Amino acid sequence: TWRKHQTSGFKDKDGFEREVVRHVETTLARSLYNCDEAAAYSATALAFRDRLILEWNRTQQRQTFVDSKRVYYLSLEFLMGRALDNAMLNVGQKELAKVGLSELGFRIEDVIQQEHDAALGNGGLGRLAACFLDSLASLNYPAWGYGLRYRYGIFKQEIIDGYQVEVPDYWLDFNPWEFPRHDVTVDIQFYGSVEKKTNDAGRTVCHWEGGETVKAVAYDMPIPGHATPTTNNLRLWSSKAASGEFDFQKFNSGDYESSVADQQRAETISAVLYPNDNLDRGKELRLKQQYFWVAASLYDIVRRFKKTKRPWNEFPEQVAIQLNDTHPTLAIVELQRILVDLEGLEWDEAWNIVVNTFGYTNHTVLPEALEKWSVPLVQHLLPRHLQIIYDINLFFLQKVERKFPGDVQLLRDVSIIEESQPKMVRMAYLAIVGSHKVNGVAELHSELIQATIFKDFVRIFGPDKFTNVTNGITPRRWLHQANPRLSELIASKTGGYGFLKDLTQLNQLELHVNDKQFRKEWAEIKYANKVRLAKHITATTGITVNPTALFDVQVKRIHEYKRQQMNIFGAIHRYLTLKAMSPEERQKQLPRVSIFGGKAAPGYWMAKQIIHLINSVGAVINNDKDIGDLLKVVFVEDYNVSKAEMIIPASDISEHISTAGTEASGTSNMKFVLNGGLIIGTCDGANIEITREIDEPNIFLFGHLSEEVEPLRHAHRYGAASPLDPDLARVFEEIEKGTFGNPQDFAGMISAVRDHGDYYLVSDDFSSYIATHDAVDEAYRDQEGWITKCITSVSRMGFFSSDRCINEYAEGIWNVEPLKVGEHA
Ligand code: 26Q
Repeated sequence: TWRKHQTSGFKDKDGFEREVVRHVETTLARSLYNCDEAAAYSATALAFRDRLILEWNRTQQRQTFVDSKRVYYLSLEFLMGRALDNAMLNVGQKELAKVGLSELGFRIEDVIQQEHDAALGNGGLGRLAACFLDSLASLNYPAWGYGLRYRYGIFKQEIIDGYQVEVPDYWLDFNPWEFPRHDVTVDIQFYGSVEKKTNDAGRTVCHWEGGETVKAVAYDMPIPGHATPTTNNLRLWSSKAASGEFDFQKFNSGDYESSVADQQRAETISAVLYPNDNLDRGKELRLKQQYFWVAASLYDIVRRFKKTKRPWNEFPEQVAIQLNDTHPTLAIVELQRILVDLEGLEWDEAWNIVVNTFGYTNHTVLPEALEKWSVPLVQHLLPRHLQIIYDINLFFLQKVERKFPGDVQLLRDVSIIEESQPKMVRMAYLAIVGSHKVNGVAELHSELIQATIFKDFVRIFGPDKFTNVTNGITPRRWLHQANPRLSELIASKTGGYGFLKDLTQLNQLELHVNDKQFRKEWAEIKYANKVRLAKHITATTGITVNPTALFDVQVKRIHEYKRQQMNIFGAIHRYLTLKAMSPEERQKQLPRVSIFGGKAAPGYWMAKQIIHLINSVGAVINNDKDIGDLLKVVFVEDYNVSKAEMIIPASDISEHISTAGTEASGTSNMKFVLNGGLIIGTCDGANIEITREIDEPNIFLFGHLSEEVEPLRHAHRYGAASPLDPDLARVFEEIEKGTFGNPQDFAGMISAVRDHGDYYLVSDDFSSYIATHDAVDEAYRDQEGWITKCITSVSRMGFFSSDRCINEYAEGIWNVEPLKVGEHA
């Protein structure tokens, strides 16, 4: 079937070149003589897009014809990154394009770099959704993603005078990967009121009336699978003023401005991605986004189901909907509303369908990230939905009361409505009650949610409703695309590129771990990747870094729980240690480059302080003649998916150092190890499972365990904690002396640790952290031993493919099977 697929690709390089030229001259209306790299990118993207469209249409026809169950992945974030390289590799025609482009006078790398990232996400949760789409298509699952078409993705980060400055990310100027479907629209209602009416059958029905209407317009993006014709669909909704709403009265009476303002207000709904990750701030516009997207998606899904003419009770046999965190939880309420109010089903019958349709994935235990919406706000925006939520809660609490009679405290604790001032809707509880499966994203995380925030629900529903699906990453993007030379070397030792579709085949590498030539090539590739990153660092920051130094990387969203502050305190400690040495002693030290990257939420003051401290420390250390190459501190601006593809393959050691029990999974940890980097980490999230797979000697673990965290916090609160770590005290002293600029700028960071209970246990873990970094130096000095660790680790990473992960969802939660391709084409 793959060979057959080739028929819809380019026949040869000449065929590809003809298409590029045609697009330059016609679609872009340019002459070949003034075709720059940007135009070459556009034409190449359009040429590949044409190929994808054919398979995309066939895939949709095939899936409709077979009429099998479909998966719908609802996510407010899809952090896709660039699409061209991915498309070329997935259809297996990058080599041909490379030759074709070079004959036209372009380097394929430069052409690829022209593309703007599709950055419709914050971090891990959004990137996970993108990896899942890749796996779903690559494994031939009939699946759709549903999201919002933000006009502005996550902001671009600039560093000015050491501070983060946010710049809007307008990414839609030229986007060949999206297809507007102006014929696929849904009118979405907000506000208004509920009227009770009696229908012809004498039954009371609720009518949601009045309010305002906004139109949702579908934009589709093709998602090509790797080495398969399956090309799935990502449908993103864009908001527009509904035709009836455009106020022609005003328009005609000359109040043109305010009629345009109405239009703009409608378009605001899909205007911007909220840039907070792991923090809930109850903004009305965010709730509007959620309902707008959920209602449009459900309308679409229900419309598709109705075409099959099946009875409603077969809905869960045709449809599986996965909720990526609580952001789409209103879908539960909306489906119940559709079935009861619009389709006339009895409550219980409808509810049964709802629960069997939905699955809910939790991505956090942090209390500040658990979504809640105020009852008055929901009442105002979605009056009928609030009633349904109250009814869902009533029936649920009745069930609890029957099972645990008289336990009033339990009823209060598990109620979907929190009896606070104002009352709040607890979205996670609603998601649990309305789903048939709830999963965490790594083993420790899944255990923790069952033992802490959701423990009452485990008692009520039994343990089978709760499960774990450990996250994974797509090896296509995170190995083959990001690190083509390593991928090629691996292919040469494992009998081809089969590992890209069955990552467990990596285990064959272990047979070659002592192969001298192989080890040499392995080391050369890592070095070349470091040289590439070093060049980028010099070009963007002016700092020269030595590519033979140990590259120590921490790139992820800036958050106190991820403890970038501990990393930079550690760098200061290293600096002070080096400064205190004699020149002779100093010469014996191992050179190191400490690389940071990541965005702070614009309103997260402490995270912004951390960025400022990193840059201030770099400014001092990088210019200290005593230190030279021994230590550099670099902050890479605007960390995003494309930067990750360059940075991750260049790492020797990366840091995954969250306070134990706070990072649900982490997924970059998997990416780094897969690219032949080792990691230093706490016993948290997926680090634990990575350790189990690759074995203790290949990972640098440190710090307190998750079960020790509460007692330590308790000790801090009651003045029973150990005194501040002396090395850390010395670091604070140096900051307070003004060595790194105005100490006032960093006072908050210091006092959080020293005076306010050290919630993230930076002091408690500091000595263990420093000692482990010394162990990293020791290990790195033994280059042969280091390479052995790297190769061994990569060979044992098969478990962390998102293909494994998607197969677990398919079997354990969705009950769907891959569609055999090639039979109905
Ligand atoms: C909620 C309400 C209002 C506004 C924003 C939000 C919001 C937005 C994004 C809350 C959370 C997020 C993102 C969370 C996230 O990225 N979590 C990460 O998910 C990864 C994939 O499972 C895990 O690997 C990480 O451990 C987890 O932090």
